[in-house]
Amino acid sequence: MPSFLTESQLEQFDRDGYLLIPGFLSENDCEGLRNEADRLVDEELDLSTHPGTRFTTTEQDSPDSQTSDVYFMTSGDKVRFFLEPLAVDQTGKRLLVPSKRHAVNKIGHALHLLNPVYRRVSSRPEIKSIARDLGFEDPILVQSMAILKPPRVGGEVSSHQDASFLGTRPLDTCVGFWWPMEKAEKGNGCLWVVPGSHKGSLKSRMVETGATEQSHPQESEWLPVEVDAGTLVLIHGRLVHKSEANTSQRSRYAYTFHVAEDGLRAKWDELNWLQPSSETPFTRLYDFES
Ligand SMILES: O=C(O)CCC(=O)C(=O)O
Repeated sequence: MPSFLTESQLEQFDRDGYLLIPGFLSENDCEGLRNEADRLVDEELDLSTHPGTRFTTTEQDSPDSQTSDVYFMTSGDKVRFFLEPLAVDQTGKRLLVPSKRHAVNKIGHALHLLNPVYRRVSSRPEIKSIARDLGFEDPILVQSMAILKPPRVGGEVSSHQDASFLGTRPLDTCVGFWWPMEKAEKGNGCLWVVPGSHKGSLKSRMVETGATEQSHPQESEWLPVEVDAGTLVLIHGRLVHKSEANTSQRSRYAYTFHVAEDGLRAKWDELNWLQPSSETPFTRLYDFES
């Protein structure tokens, strides 16, 4: 018996590989998350000491230097800032946009753990209920990100399946929880999905191929997911999805985290880029409190 999702929502998720739950977060919640992301950027992003790590899913050689690669690869248990390639010069220290808020691609990857505002949202009992309804026995919350998609320079996230990066074996069990903190539409870079694509196989594992763009659906297969602030979008780990560049004058802030099984049915893949450390093990969702 589901405790949060209805039978019909579970059937929809199983059929389409994604599910929309409008109004999961209130406008107040969204405003709180947006303000906190802005505060983090204003107060904690220091461009003079930042390694210049820019984030793109389209260039195979990014992050673009050894230092910035380390900055990314060791960010699993930290709150770090990744910059938009078009928003800064080659050094990553000089802004080509009006302010730091316009230069950040995303903040990751442990907001759920280290930031009280994001932690409060991430540890809500309704999220545990949804995980139970989806059949998780011992879910771990493995990474979280605020994806800011700033006006005009917010880059695309190319077509991918999350389980390529966040794999478990023998089953793919990863599910993404994704909320826009403001209205997400085609103009400001909403998500696009290929409904039902999760029924297909996993196209790649990042560790095996190093590739980030493995799936090339026909144009007509893509569906835009235009949603209001606070709508929860659940994303199956094998669902092919993407978001396009933000060419509008508005930002498109979103908060997302990923949950995976780490129990008897499946184990976190030790070849994933993201690994728990003994000081910071992955968060066990059912025990997670704010
Ligand atoms: O927020 C976005 O633009 C894309 C997010 C996404 O594809 C993901 O988190 O897997």
